[in-house]
Amino acid sequence: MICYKPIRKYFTVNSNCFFNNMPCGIYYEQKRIESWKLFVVKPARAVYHNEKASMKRGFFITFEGTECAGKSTHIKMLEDYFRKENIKYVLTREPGGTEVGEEIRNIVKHHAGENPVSDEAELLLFAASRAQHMREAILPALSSGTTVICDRFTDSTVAYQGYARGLDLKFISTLNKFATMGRSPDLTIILDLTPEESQERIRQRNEKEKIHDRIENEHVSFHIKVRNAFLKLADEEPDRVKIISSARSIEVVHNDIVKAVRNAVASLPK
Ligand code: T5A
Repeated sequence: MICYKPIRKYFTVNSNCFFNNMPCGIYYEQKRIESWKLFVVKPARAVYHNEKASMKRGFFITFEGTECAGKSTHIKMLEDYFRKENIKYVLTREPGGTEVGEEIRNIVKHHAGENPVSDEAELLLFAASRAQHMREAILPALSSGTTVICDRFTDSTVAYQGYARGLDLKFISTLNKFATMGRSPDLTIILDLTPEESQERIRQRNEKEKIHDRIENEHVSFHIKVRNAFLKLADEEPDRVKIISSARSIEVVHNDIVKAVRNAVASLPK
C-alpha cells in the first residue's frame, strides 16, 4: 500500500487510480468490502454552492442492486476497462468513502448490540455518510473532471429505507437532495438478481466466511421489496437507470456494463 502525501486533495490509494494526475481513491486489498482500507491524506475541502456550476464536469456512475448482485465483481472489471482506456477515475462506496463514512458503515452493517438500530436512525446514518462523502470526495472529484464510480448511492436509500423499511419516500427524496447538494448520478447500473439467487450467493459466500450483516440478514420478504423497488426506479428514470441481469455469466454481464457506460457517455451534452 502506498500513501501519497498531500496530493492537493482528499484520498490516497490504488496506484492505478488517478486524480489530477496523481494516484488516489480508495483501494482494497481483498475482495470483501470489510477489508477495504481508506486513507485520508488531509481533511476535506468544503465544496460550496458556488461550485455547483462546475459539478457536472466529471461523469458519475453508481452501481446498485440486491445483496451479492455482483457489484464488487463488476466494478473491479470496469476499473480494468478504464485503466486500459486510460480513463481517470475515482472508485468509492456507500456507506463509506471517507473516514467518517467508514465509521458509519461499521454501525449500519454490523451493529450487533442488544438494542437494535432504529429504522429512522439507520436512514439518517446513511444520509450523514452521504453528506460527508459528497463534500469530501465525490463533488471535488467531479468538479475536476474525474469520473467517479460509486458502489451504492441514493437509490439504495430509496429502495432499502423507503420501499423496504416503509419510511416516507418524500422525506427521503428531500434528504437525498440535501445530502447530495442536488447532484444525481449520470448513469446508474442496477445489477438485477432474484432474492433466491441472491440468497444462494450469500449462502455460498458464508460457507467460506461468515460476517454478521444486519441488512443482509433481513427476511426474504424485505429483499423482495428491495428488488421490486430497484425495478420501479429503472422504470421511472429509464435514461439514467439501466437494469442489467446479473444471473448470467460474468463476461456477458461485464460486456453489457461497458456498453451501457459507453452509450451514456456518448449521450452526454457536449
Ligand atoms: N444500504 C446502503 C442501505 O440500506 N441504504 C443505503 O442508502 C446504502 C448506501 C451495503 C449495505 O447497506 C445497505 C445495502 C447493503 O445491505 P454492501 O457491502 O454494499 O453493503 O452490499 P452488498 O450488496 O451486500 O455487497 P456485497 O459485496 O456483499 O455484494 P456485491 O458486491 O453485490 O457482490 P460480489 O461482487 O461480491 O459478488 C457476490 C458473489 O457472487 C459472485 C461473485 O463471484 C461472488 O462470489 N458473482 C457471480 N456469480 C455468478 N455469475 C455472476 N454474473 C456473478 N457476479 C458475481
